[in-house]
Amino acid sequence: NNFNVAVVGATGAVGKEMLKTLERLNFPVKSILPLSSKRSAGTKVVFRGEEIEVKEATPESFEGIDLALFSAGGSVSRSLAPEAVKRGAIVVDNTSAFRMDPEVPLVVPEVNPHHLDDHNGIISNPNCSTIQMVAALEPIREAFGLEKIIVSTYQAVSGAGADAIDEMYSQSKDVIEGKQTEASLLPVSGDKKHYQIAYNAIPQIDLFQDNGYTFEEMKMINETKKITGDNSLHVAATCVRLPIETGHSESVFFEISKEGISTEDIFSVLDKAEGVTLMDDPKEQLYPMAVDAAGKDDVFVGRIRKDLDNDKGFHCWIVSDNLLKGAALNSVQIAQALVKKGLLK
Ligand code: 11C
Repeated sequence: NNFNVAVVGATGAVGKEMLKTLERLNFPVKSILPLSSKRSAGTKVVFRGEEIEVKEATPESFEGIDLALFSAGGSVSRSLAPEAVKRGAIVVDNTSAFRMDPEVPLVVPEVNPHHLDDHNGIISNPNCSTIQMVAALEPIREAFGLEKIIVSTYQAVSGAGADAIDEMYSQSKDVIEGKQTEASLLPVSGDKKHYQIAYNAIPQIDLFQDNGYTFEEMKMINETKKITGDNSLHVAATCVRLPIETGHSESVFFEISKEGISTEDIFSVLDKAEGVTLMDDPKEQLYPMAVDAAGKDDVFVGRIRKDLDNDKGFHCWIVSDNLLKGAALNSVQIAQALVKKGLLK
């Protein structure tokens, strides 16, 4: 079967990757409909070598659409995803709009594809920093049980969109030329203050919540529990933005349930894990880095070592392309899983 597919937010950093990924993974597309806000409508995108005009997304856009991939911000998803579902489409939504809705599955296909069986039209794609962490830790959780995760992230600016990438480069140029830098976007568009990202590390991604954590940190905490289905899992996160274009890195401490497990045991589980590449050889200075992960599909794991005081504790370093596995690729993989399960017909 071939499908009529709409991509909402087709001109954005993730939307563009969605189009490329549908093409690259040879997803069975009968027709493609790139949609955007009024502002970007009329621009052109390329799909399978053909230039296609981007149309403004309206409720009527979804007539005859089988699958709609959304990545145009939470408010667009909240208003238009239900309209798409009403017209018979299945929505894969890459925003935080519906992620914690108990009626909406939150899916990483390597981890919880069975959650798709209960969908009601909308499936949420998790946050990028959550996806790469659960993809790497799930095989370990399955093999040895998992009690606790403490993660610090080193996140790329492309997670904040194409304008944030531009801001980083123009500030970098200003710093090199000895000029005053201007910040108008990061850490969070619309927040009270903006800080220079060039040559800096900003310990704020998304808005602060009343509990002192940022929304990005709470996404990692809540989404991890929902995806694994384990509400008793202890999760704490500190999310930091770095001047890297693409590729999120994470320093993760995890505590397993089983005693007497060695680093080699962890290696052998990850070596067989789907979508995970082990890159770990200190003698050869082999470990994952953002510049190498950018443009690749896998989640890369390295620097695995046992905690020196806690027999069940381990440390590792997890890196992945936030626009691919963290967003566009995972969304298309969800669509592939729906086809495989006969849920998208
Ligand atoms: C960032 N993780 O790196 C964010 C971007 O909820 O899908 C993804 C936001 C989301 O800034």
